[in-house]
This record gives sequence, structure tokens and C-alpha cells, in this order.
Amino acid sequence: MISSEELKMLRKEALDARIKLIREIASFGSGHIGGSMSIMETLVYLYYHEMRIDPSRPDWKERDRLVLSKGHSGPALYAILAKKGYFDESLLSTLNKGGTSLPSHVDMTKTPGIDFTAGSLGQGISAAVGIALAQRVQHMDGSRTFAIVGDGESQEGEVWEAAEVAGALKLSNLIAFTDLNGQQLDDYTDNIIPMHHLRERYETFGWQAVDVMNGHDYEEIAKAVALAGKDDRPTMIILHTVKSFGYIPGENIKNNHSMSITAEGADDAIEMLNKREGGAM
Ligand SMILES: Cc1ncc(C[n+]2csc(CCOP(=O)(O)OP(=O)(O)O)c2C)c(N)n1
Repeated sequence: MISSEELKMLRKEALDARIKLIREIASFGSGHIGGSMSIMETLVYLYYHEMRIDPSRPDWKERDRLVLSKGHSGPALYAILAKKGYFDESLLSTLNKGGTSLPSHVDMTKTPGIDFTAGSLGQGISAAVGIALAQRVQHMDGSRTFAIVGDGESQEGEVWEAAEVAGALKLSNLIAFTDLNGQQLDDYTDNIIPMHHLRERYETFGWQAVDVMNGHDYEEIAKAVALAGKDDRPTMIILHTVKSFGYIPGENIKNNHSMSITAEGADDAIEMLNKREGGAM
């Protein structure tokens, strides 16, 4: 499904995007590194392989859309959008600073390539349902809506209202992901409200739901996405991920949601990452 050449390309792009993301957050001094890193493979897969987009026409009506419902992970998406040419890469160093077009939470009125504003958890997936419905009503047959939801975010009741509506409307052009990294703002999800049985919960609401046991594996992600749109159900892909994956100082610790990163800390983290990736850059 993915050639070895393409796999190599996706891995290279993800490594480069992760390096840009670390520097981006270090330029402000702190930011949402954990939940940004955990969705990097998914974003790279979508923007480099799957989505019908044209960076020179961010407002192209028939494009596929992405709603980053866990909108605090904007810095990851900015690294990808910059690399794809939606805006100049130099803007990454303005993250979250006064007057920036790259606020820490995604804002469609400020940033080319952002399809919906998000940050108040639970709302983005509802918007994605509306966008997918609009695509159907307007007979935009080749257009799809993608959404990425957090596992902590899934404690919001609004997520389940959206899920119920999408299933009832049989929105087969809606392909959503849950980033099941097992952590939320200040603790492990299991210690707050466990997110077990997500697959069964979505299936009950009329979705096709599939677990991706390694949410950092492109072939697994590709296989799951290939299942979508084959019948009249929306699709939920449950990504088992590691929060902060690739920002090694944040991996496997509790307080990795928003972290302080100095310029020296960024250099060290990038060196560690390059070493682990075998010097792929
Ligand atoms: C309605 C709402 N309540 C609280 C917050 C504050 N908040 C920001 S991120 C976050 C944790 C989200 O956890 P999760 O969805 O698992 O994100 P991830 O761990 O993937 O970063 C919280 C509580 C918010 N943005 N919106």
C-alpha cells in the first residue's frame, strides 16, 4: 500500500517536522509538545499521502478538510503547513507571540491552511460533522473531512453528541482519529475517566471503528484509512500513541502536556532524536 520509497520519504518528513516543532516551541519557551508529537505520523500521512489539497489554494472549496479538534496541538500542524508551503517557515519562530498568525490553539481566521478554529475541547469534532454534512449536501462527492480528537477530549459530552449525529446521518465522508496517548493535561486518562472500549462505543453510534495498535506506524495508519468510505458509515481510527513521541525528554513522564524548552534544551533533544532515528537527516 505504501512503497518503501514513500515510507522513507514519510519518515524523513516526520523527522524534519519534529525538529521544526521542537525549535518552534523553544522559540516561545514553552508549549504543548506532548499532544503535538503524538499525532505527527498521522499529520504527515494525511498531508503527504492522503488528503486532496493544494497549498497554493488554501480556500479551494473541493479540498479535503482537517479539523484539529484537539486544537492545542496546533504547533505540530503549523510545522507541516509551513513545510507544505502554506506560509513561510520563518513564521514558526513567532508561535504564540504578540501579533502572530500562529496562535498556540488553531485559528482559521489567522493561519492559511487551518480549516477550523479549535481549542475549546469537544467543539471541533462537532464542526467536522457539520463540514462533512455540507460536503454531502453540496454534492462535493470527492471531498472528505478528517478530524483529530484527543482521548482526554473524549470526556467531553459534546464529542458523543457529534458521534451520534454522524452515525445517524451516515456520514461516510467523515474520517476521524482519536489520539489515544493515555494522558491528558495533568494525569493519565485512566486516573481520571478511562477511555476503554472506544471502538465499541463508536460502533454503537453507527461508525466503523478500528484500532491502530501502533499509531506511529504509517502502514498501520494507511490500512485503517483505506477501510474508510466503503459503506455508509463514518470511520473512527483509534491511534494508540505515545505522548511526546520524538521529544525524548517528555516521553514516559507524567508532566509532558505543556513543557518549557530552552534553545539549549532543543539542541539536546534534537541530537537525541537524530541519534535514535539513525541520523536519517
Ligand atoms: C473545554 C475545555 N476544557 C479544558 C481545556 C484545557 N485543556 C487543554 S488541553 C487539555 C487536555 C486534553 O487532553 P487530550 O485530549 O488527551 O490531549 P493530548 O493529551 O492529546 O494533548 C485540557 C484539559 C480546554 N482546552 N477546553
